[in-house]
Amino acid sequence: MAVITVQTQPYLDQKPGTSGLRKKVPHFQQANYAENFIQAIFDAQSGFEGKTLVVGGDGRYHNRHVIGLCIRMAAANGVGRVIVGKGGILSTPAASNLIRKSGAFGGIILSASHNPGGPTEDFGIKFNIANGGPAPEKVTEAMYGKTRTIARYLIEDAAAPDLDVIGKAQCGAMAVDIVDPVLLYADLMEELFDFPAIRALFASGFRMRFDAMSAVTGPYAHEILERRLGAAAGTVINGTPLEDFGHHHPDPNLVHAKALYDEMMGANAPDFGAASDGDGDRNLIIGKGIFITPSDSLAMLAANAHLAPGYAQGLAGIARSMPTSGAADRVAEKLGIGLHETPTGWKFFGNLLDAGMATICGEESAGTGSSHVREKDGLWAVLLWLNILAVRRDSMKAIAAAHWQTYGRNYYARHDYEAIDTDAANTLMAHLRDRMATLPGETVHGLTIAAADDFEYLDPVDGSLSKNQGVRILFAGGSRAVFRLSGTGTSGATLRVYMERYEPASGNLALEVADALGPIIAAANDLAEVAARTGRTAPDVIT
Ligand code: VG1
Ligand code: CO
Repeated sequence: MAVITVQTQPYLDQKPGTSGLRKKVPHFQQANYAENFIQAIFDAQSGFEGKTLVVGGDGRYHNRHVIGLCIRMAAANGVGRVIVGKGGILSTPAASNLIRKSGAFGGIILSASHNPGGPTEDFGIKFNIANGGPAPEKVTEAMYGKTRTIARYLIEDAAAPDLDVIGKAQCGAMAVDIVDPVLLYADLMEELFDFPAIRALFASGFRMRFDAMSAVTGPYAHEILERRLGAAAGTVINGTPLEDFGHHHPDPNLVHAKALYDEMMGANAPDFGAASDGDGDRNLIIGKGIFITPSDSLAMLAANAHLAPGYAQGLAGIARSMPTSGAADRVAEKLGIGLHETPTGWKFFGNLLDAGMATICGEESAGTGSSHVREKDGLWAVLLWLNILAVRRDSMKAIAAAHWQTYGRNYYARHDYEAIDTDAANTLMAHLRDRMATLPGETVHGLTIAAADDFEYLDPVDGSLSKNQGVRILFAGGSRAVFRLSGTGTSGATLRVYMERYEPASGNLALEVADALGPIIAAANDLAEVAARTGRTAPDVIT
């Protein structure tokens, strides 16, 4: 076997976004496009020769081809061993766990997460470091730098092994371990949660629906929910991963998981409903007759986590992304633990988790997780909810009502304007930034602006500074609107507008969200001139 050196030219658009490099499949199919990026990952690391690398993806179109490239290029670059999930499948949290358990120097995860899949849809490549978490900005910047000057890549002149056979194989001199993608992950869940209590809950007639959205979580959910926990067969729907997610958009929100929502709001609804995204790191939580916003779910999980064996010792702290509502802040305050506010993207939680400053983390985009891995984890959140329900034996509605009566309620919504003109989106943000200094004191739709800024994050562990992480407009009384552009989209720009209003426990806890936020929505639209600048009169998605 021989290592081949292939001459190549740089592509100048390989800057990783919020979570890796994401482009349309045909873009990735350009000559050497994926190869360049994979080589840049190796070129930006050092000291990995002879060590272990984890490789896996969410099973979307183009997954197998790029996994073959990763294996052959890892061999050529001197990696000692690749661990890969059978069929090239690994959910993002399972990959994170495998990296940690195997002592790997890192992992390559192939996914575009909640974005659609298929020959003309999205693909993505992400590098995770030895702690199991997404590479921090200094590493992604180094990778990006390498992509801009790359002149050659290395590839083993041997086929990658058959990924469908579990066991030991070779690629050149490098060992390849093809493993069951579910086993280790399911065992980890069994360590964290009280499986006998959850089994007893299901045995008592508790009913659940889990929509795997034809994405990677299906095999995990079948094994854990139906086999290990005894949920009725058929609890998991859309449980077979498909390359195009059955033509759906594997984003667990009220638009793309509408069938689940309708079932949960209908007559004879199950007690508990949940869904996960393309790569298994997000979770949608819906109780019988009640949608729990991801921000509220984070707060409720943190407040009740001690009911699960893995968290019985209490939490070291809570971390949330800046646009996530402040509901978790009130829980942290009551528990007397730290609350950390980070920029959007899981990579910012890694240092806090490693330093023992946070145990539970979350984002408003349906991401929740803990120190058990270094990624957000959809099924983990579902199982923590089940563990809490198994102990409390209350309905979701009752648990939410009691939570709000204790902490007050953060009414919250996010409006997404998708695939808008990139220049228009950039100008909208620039205009907001220009106005920031003069906004305080102005009154819009009856709301007085108390402060406006562009969020910056100084990492308390490594001292790195991340600027321009979203424009915040804070109104007198504690309400706010936040504006930022997505870093995961692949066509045009996506504007996200996040709106929040806090209602104390003594206030009205039963408003419709749209009514509660009415003036804030109107003020946000006016301040950013959303309609005039984007040409849109309504958001594409409201979550
Ligand atoms: C979005 C979410 C962010 C999340 C990221 C990756 O990023 O807002 O909270 O961490 O997706 O999630 P952006 O830049 O588009 O707003 V996943 O499940 O797509 O890896
Ligand atoms: Co995801």
